[in-house]
Amino acid sequence: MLKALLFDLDGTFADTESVHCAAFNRAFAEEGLDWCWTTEDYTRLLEISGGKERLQHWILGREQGRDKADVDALIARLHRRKTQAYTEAVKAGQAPLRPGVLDLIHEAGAEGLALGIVTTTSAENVEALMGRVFGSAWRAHFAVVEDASTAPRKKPHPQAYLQALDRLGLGASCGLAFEDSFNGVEAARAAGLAVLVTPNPWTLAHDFSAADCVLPDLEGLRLSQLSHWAALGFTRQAAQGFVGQAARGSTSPAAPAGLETLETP
Ligand code: XBP
Ligand code: MG
Repeated sequence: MLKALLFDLDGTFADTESVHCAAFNRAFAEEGLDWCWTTEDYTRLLEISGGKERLQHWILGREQGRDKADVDALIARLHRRKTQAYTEAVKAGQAPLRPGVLDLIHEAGAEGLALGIVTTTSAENVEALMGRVFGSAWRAHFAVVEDASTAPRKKPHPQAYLQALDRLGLGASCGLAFEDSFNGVEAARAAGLAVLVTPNPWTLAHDFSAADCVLPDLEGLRLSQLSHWAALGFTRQAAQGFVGQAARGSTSPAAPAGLETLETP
């Protein structure tokens, strides 16, 4: 029986990745650096979980031999600036929710399912986005929230998902994870969860062969369909019904190009 829906934030709940990328570039400019991550750069860097880890990978790729303490201090400074720029932009409404997410959350909440946020981003970033969407009492909508402060081992490590299930007191077969990236799918699957993926333009090229279902977005997806799917053991065959429906009916302007014909892996 389906008892919990666990949502990844960045790229799944909302289209935040362009905002993250712009915030990194603002941090570089404020620091007086001439670095500027292009869409191509950031698409590649997104394969690394976590903003600090992305910075480290970028800096070490350029400045080998630089003193470690110096690099660590630069990463900390850049990430602070980036978080400031990101939260400002999100609070100003620059990270739109992905289609269908809010309807599904409202329906699941009304039906008494537990809702969870399972992300690798910082608590500050979660607060900015969720506060913008649900207001200052946003936490009351969610039975569990895992972020970089509670689960420091970032996806693809399953720590955040395992902790979420543990806090909810539920087995993995009672939950469904929503993800947008390869690392997210790996983390959820390693925790034993079924995963529904809604790729976005930043993650279109990822390998989603381990996912249980791939849809362009959640527009029009009803809780009853997910509950039925859960009752059938989240098989790929059982997902074909709503995959077909989405292929026929999705009119979402945010549906990533190239996914109009949907496939289960
Ligand atoms: C994955 C991300 C995050 C952000 C960066 O998060 O894309 O790493 O890009 O955030 P999610 P930080 O698990 O929600 O998809 O700079 O705070 O690390
Ligand atoms: Mg994500």
